[in-house]
Order: sequence, then structure tokens, then C-alpha cells
Amino acid sequence: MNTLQKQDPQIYNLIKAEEKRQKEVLEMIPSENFASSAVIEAVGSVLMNKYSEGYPGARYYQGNQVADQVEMLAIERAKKLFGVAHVNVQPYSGSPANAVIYMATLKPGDKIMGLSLSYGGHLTHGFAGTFSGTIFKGIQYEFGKKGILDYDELEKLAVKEKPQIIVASTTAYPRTIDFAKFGKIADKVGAYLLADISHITGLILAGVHPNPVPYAHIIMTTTHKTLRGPRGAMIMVTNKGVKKDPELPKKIDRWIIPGMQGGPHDNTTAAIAVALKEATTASFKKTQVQTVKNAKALAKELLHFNFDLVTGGTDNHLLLIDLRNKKVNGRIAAFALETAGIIGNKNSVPNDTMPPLYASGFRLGTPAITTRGMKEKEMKKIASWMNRVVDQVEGMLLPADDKEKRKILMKEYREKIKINKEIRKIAKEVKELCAKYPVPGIK
Ligand code: DSN
Repeated sequence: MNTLQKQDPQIYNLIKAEEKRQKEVLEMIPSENFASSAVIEAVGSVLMNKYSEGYPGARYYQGNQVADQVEMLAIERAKKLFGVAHVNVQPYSGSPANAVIYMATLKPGDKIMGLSLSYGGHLTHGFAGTFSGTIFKGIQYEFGKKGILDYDELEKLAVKEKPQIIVASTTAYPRTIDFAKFGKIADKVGAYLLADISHITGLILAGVHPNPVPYAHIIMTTTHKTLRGPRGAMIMVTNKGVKKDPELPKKIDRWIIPGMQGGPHDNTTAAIAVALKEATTASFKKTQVQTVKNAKALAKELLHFNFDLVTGGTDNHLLLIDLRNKKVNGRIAAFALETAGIIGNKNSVPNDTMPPLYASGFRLGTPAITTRGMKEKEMKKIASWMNRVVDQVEGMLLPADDKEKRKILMKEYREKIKINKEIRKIAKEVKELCAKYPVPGIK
């Protein structure tokens, strides 16, 4: 009998319940994916028992012969795959990695120029109320009405503000990022260019999104999104970065430990190495290409049902729907879609008048369902289900500033959605489709 099942049936059963959930729904949160069995095996290995503060050959503890080899292999693979001068594979995740980068390059009060949250940026790119907008000064950039990056405006803002670092990165932006233009702007004002490519690493490696390596000084990526690795992150310094500051690799390493973190998670490091090896295969590339094809196909179908897509479509793995023309709040739509087995997330949209927890948009993407093997034909079905679900919740809006009324309405809408016959019928159809597509890593 499985040891966990015997020893802790409560946790065992919860894991089994999550496996069932993941199998029976369409996971369409664009930052999620399914790691391979090999990656899961490495994460669950005895490497997690070890403490390895420091770096290969220079650890604070004894007994790191194997951990050294694991970390060196992960670094070598990343350097080769991305063509960068220096890699640190120890960051616990994306947010601490960005914190390390700022500490290594900025002084308190220096300016971080990043995309505003409602236009698809990230909390760690200078947003007020986070460390990045508190210790440092966040200069947030926004764009024209359609939500498309305006590089001329970006340049004007950079010239005016003279930030010390510019972050080229998005978490809810469905279009290609022109890293070459970002590079020119950063060079013009003498700023570092950080390309946080967490969402699009897989696409870049497969050649379906431009590569920032020639233009950025520093590249950060989480390892669990399109890369399909474990939850973790990597910081890379490019040749351009070393040229700007030859001490930069050392500064990054020093700000990881002792600056910010303790022992690296050696099990995660091993799993990152596994994911990096997988990323060299033809099947990895094929999946990334299909991920973009699927997103475009889904966009086409959704436009056909009069969904208002921010920027009018997509070039990458994600879509952002502005639901205001459908007369439904994003949080309600996300709940209704979840009830139908379509998992995405509410998201702010450009010029949103609703608070982030009750945002007017819905973000979804194709990495995880593509990893399962779904193609354009399935995207057509998904768009049609989404249309049917959203039809059922039309009119379910929430007030922007009356918290009490919002609470009452939320409860009322949720109850209605839970018993809605059409939505339950769609959930059944979704489950039937999902049964045909096995999930990697789940038996
Ligand atoms: N939580 C990630 C995302 O969903 O995009 C970013 O950190």
C-alpha cells in the first residue's frame, strides 16, 4: 500500500482529489502548466533533505558533493540553452528573484519603470504597496486605448524619468514584446534592462517569441510556466549585462545568499535541470508552437461570439477578455466558468473602474491544455462553451464602491450559478472532453 495513504490518509485523499480536479477541468490559467513525471520525481526526491547554502565548491555545510553536481548541471544546461554568461538557479520563485535583481542593481529610492498592473504588469515591477514600489520608486507605464505597448510613449517617459532599471515584462499582455526597442530605450537613458520572461520562456526557446538575450542585461524567469519545470526561478546575466557591470554576476549571487535567501532547494534545482533538458526536445518545441496556434484559434472563435479581446487578439499563449460589453463582472464570470470546468482568472483590464478583486476582465491561456494534447478543434468547443456560460450570467454586475451590496449580490449570484442547469450541463460536456486527454504526471 502507498505509504502516504497509510500514514496520512487525509493528505493522501486531498492529493487524490486535486489529481481528479486537474484531470476533469480545462486548466486555462496562462501561468499554469503540467510538469512531466520526471520533473515531479525530481521534486519529490531525497535531495530535499540537504542543506547547501553557498555555491558549488563553496558551501557552508559538508556533504554537498552530489548537490554541487546537480547545481552545476542545471547551470550548464541553462547557460547553453539561453546563451547567457551567468546563471543563478537558486531563487525560490519569481518575486524574490526580482527583489534580488533590484538589490543588486539599485539603491533605495532609485526608479523602477514597469508596466502598470491594469495593463498587464506584475506586482514586483514597481507597484505601490509592494517592496518594489516602497523601497524603490515605481514609475508605471500604460498605453493607448487598445492596451497595446506604445514604444514612443515609453521612450518619452524613460527620458523624462530616467529610471535606473526598466522592466520589460507582462503577465496579462497578449502581444509580442519588442525587446530590441526596449533595449534601445534602456541604453538611451543608461538604465538596466530586466526582461522578466516568466510567462513566455517556453515560447522564446521554441522560437515563437523574440528572444531578449541580445538586448537585456538581466533575464529572470520562473521555471513552472511555459517552461514546465518545478516552482522556482532563475536569474541570468547576459554578455551585455556583464559588459555594463562586470561585477553583476557576483552581485546577483551575493544578494541571493547571504542577501535574501538561505539554503537552495536542491530537489527543485534538480527538477529545473530536468525541465531544461526536456526543453531541448522536438516535442517541447512542437507543444509551444501549438500553444500559440491554439491561443490564436481560441481568440478567433471568441471574437466570433462578440467577446471583446484586449488588443483585439493574441500573439502569444494568453488572452485577456474585457467583459464589460457582456454585462457581467469578471469575478462572477470566473466563478461561472469554473462551475462549468473552465478555469481562468478575473483580471483588471485597461481603464478598469472596478477594484482588482472584482476586476472587469477574464484572463485565460492555452499552455496547460496544449500540454494535454488539445488542438484547434477543441478551442472551437471551448469558445462555444464560454459563450454559453457567459450568456447565463449576463446582467450579473457588481457596484464598484458599495462593499455591503457587493457582498449580498455575490452570494445571490453564486447560489444561482451553482444550480444553473445549462452550466451544469456544460460541466458534464467539459468533463467528457477532458477524459480523452491524459494529464502528464497524473496516472
Ligand atoms: N501569478 C503569476 C501569474 O499568474 O501570472 C505571476 O506571478
